[in-house]
Amino acid sequence: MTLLKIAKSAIGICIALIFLTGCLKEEYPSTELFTWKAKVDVTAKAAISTNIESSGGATGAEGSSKVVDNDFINSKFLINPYQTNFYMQLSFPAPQQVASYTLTSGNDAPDRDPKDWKFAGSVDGATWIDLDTRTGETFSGRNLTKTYSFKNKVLYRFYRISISAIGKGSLFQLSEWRVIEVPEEQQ
Ligand SMILES: [Ca+2]
Repeated sequence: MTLLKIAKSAIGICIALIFLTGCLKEEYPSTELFTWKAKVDVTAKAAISTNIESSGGATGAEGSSKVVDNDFINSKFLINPYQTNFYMQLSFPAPQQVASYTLTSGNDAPDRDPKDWKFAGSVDGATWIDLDTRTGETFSGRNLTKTYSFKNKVLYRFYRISISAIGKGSLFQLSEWRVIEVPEEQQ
């Protein structure tokens, strides 16, 4: 009887092993599942610089660091006076394929919103290629984020937005500027 029990147990274990082996068998899908690349907000990899800074400096209460701090509501970059040659630049340690960016309006005074601008890329920080041009833009709400997309086949280390007009007056402000890397198949 004991031997029979052992034999039965052994058969049971064998069946269990076959079942488990079957369950663990690798199966391959007929299509590749992991070739799809995601859009990525790469802003945090870059260093911000501007040709006009807030009176309190880049890290001040309304300095340029506030336009890339990933806070869309409670912080903004403000300059006074704004001038039509004003630009903001993101410098990356390695090239990025940016094909989309967002601008978030300030918390007050729509006159300070950007209206006309060019978004450009550069491989060396010296020669700039226009990638996207907008004119007559308006922001219909405060702390409103608008997304702008275009096609870009080139990886640039430098991106710059040159804001040649604002709503009205002498002050410019923006709550947030983000740039997005977009795989070619999604452009
Ligand atoms: Ca901010």
